[in-house]
Amino acid sequence: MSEKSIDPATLEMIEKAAEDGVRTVFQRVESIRACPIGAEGSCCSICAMGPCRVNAPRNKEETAQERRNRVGVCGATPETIAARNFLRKIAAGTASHGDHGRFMAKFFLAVAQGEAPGYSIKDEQKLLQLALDLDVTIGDRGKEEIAVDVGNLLLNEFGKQEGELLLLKRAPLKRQKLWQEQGVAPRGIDLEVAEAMHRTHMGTDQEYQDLLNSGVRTSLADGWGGSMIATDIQDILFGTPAPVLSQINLGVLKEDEVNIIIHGHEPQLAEMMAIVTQTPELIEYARSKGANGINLAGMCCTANEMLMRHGVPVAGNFLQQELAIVTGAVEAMVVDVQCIMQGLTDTARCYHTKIITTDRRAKIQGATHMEFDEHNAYESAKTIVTTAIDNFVNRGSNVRIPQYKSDMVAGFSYETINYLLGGLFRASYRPLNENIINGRIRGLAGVVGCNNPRVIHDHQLEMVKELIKNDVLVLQTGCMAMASAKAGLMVPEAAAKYAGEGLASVCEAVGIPPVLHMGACIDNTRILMAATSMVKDGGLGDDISDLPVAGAAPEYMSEKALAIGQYFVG
Ligand code: XCC
Ligand code: SF4
Repeated sequence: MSEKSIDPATLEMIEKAAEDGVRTVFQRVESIRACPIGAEGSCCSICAMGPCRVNAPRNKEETAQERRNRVGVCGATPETIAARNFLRKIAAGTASHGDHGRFMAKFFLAVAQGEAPGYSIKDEQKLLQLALDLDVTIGDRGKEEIAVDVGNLLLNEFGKQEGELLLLKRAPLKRQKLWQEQGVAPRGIDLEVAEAMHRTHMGTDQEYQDLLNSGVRTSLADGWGGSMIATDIQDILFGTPAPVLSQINLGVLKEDEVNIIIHGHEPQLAEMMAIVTQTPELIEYARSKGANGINLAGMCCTANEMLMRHGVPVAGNFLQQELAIVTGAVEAMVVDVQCIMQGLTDTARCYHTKIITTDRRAKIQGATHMEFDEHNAYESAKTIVTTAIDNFVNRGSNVRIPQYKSDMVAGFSYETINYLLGGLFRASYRPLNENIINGRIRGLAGVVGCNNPRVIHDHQLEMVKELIKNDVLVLQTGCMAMASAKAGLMVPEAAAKYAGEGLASVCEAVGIPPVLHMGACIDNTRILMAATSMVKDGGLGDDISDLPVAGAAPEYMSEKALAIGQYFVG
């Protein structure tokens, strides 16, 4: 059992699931062996002359002729097939982040035009900065007026047919030039995704180098396009994160309260749920049902969004979603889009938990669908919360909440790090560069991405610990950030305990943990911005590739992580 996870709360719930006769991802992964041909990208199912498998023979040397003959029915080589598969995954990841960004751009316009009551522009400073980056006139215009122009420009980035994505201009000049020379500067976000699908259609692009270049271009449309738009707009609407104290792991669930978990990726509903669950009216209603209050907790990246901006506690990362239900203490799991396992409904059947889908793009067989309407957000969220409260009386006696939770500090946006390092009046990444030049910090590592049951849950910690021990400052997002937080690496005291002398001295001087939580997976764009600032503040070279930085997604499972990985490369 112990090889499944290094997180004690997870292990305890895996055991309870077994006692309760409930199947979870941890059993399913054992009954389905990963297909070795698919794993090496050697299976092509793009046309109906196949599917073709072009994997190399195991335990046997191939002759040159055999190697040449190892192609699909159409003659496609293993290189073409692997590159095509890779590009399709990047396109899917880019489409997912892009659709999130597009939704945010539309929502932003609705807020600016007064059509989404209950929401407003919270960070005017960031709006003005974005307006400057986009050459939108500021003058003495009101923030809503500016926001409409900004929103329209950003929305236009998705359907743009020519030119270059506007936010590429934020990158170091040398990098922009290189992208242009290589022909990988993305034109429009949707265009790159559609073109990638076309290129990978049977009989189109069949040169692996060209396919991989298309992968770079498509992924850059994620990093400097869809994801960056989502991060920027969310900060403007909901506030740019600043350091905030919170707690993480299944132990944040409360035995005597109505537990609602928000799970997924897009924060607009979660933002309203945070407000609704604090209204005296609904707290009173929960009391009338015998509960002592309403406890809102997060899961996956919606959790990161709510944690970063409001300190909402985190119940767990990707592989803990079913296990949260296994506690028997969750009245409702409210989900939006991405990373929501279909297995949830099966787990929920064994307890009283209601799985509530809320997005028109993401329904699940057997779940309750309560579509969220952002034009009528308060009422929508209230209906959902009321449904959860009504479910409290159905809670069974088989409740066990693992008593594990860790303190953490999150909220390290690009801007916050800027201020923390340089101070409010001369905010800059220069002090970081200086500490790299003088050798106290050896470099920066982004350790990001998912969980994957094919490897030990949260085992990446060993790598993070090794990095900070060697004076490498670690930047994290997504489910990997949660793994480190659960292990106590995201509190300032962790510096003295785990970091090397140089890194520890810097962390102590600034008052930060040696491992910084920068947000959800779309917020990997904050890392792009930080790296760009390091270049611009000088002393370490004139391109991102000159910096002592590295990136890894050691437990990745999602196509989004491939898009992210590839734009890091790009
Ligand atoms: Fe999903 Fe974003 Fe991966 Fe976690 S890290 S499993 S993508 S929730 Ni984004
Ligand atoms: Fe096979 Fe070629 Fe069709 Fe792929 S595109 S399934 S390799 S025939």
